[in-house]
Amino acid sequence: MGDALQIDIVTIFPAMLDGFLGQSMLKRAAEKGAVRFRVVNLRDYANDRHQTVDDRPFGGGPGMILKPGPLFRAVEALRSPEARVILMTPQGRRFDQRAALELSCARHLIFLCGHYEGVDHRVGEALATDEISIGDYVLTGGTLAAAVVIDAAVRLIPGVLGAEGAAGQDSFCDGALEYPQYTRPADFRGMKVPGVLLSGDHGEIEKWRREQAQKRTRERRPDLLA
Ligand code: 6GU
Repeated sequence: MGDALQIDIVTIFPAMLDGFLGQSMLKRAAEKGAVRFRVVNLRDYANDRHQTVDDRPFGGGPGMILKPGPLFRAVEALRSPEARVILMTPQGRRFDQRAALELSCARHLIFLCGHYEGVDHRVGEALATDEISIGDYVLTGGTLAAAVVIDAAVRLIPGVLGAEGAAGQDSFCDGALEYPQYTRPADFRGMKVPGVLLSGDHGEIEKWRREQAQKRTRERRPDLLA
């Protein structure tokens, strides 16, 4: 298993996640070192003594809107160069298994959970790298939706479920097809296994496999490289 996937969840209802993250598959994934969770209370990034995170919409209308300041400051405190910053919103791209697989390949995910009537538009425009919805219905907030996305992604990390759960992951994560595989005999009816695979030089074998995967992908699935 590679380095742990860092998952940060920014929410005004951190307690909603306690039971979810502390049980079952997600708990075991964290214990195995496949994933690391940080639950962050958005109010910790407010800048007034009332810890205000929301305000009335410009132009009028019902409900309250999450202010940009606390969300920007939270992300600026948490993010790394490789972080995906995911705004959970009913206006986002519809989540599916392919999106789960793609997120499971990331190194760092920061989930921003909207609540109330909405989130200031500048968060989606200038802070988030992705906007995700889990389906065509409206929840009272994004925290439960983030939990759904996290469950679907973490179970796809190699080693979290049985080994069979990892099938297809390697291909998917580097955006290339699999390299060619061989087993004995080394010479089958005159068709020989490439010498490098018999050399015992693991650096050279890795290099050959990467090159072969790229070549195959160029020839068979150029759409994956585009
Ligand atoms: Cl991400 N948030 C909310 N509030 N409702 C949703 C959703 C998200 N996805 C589907 N419905």
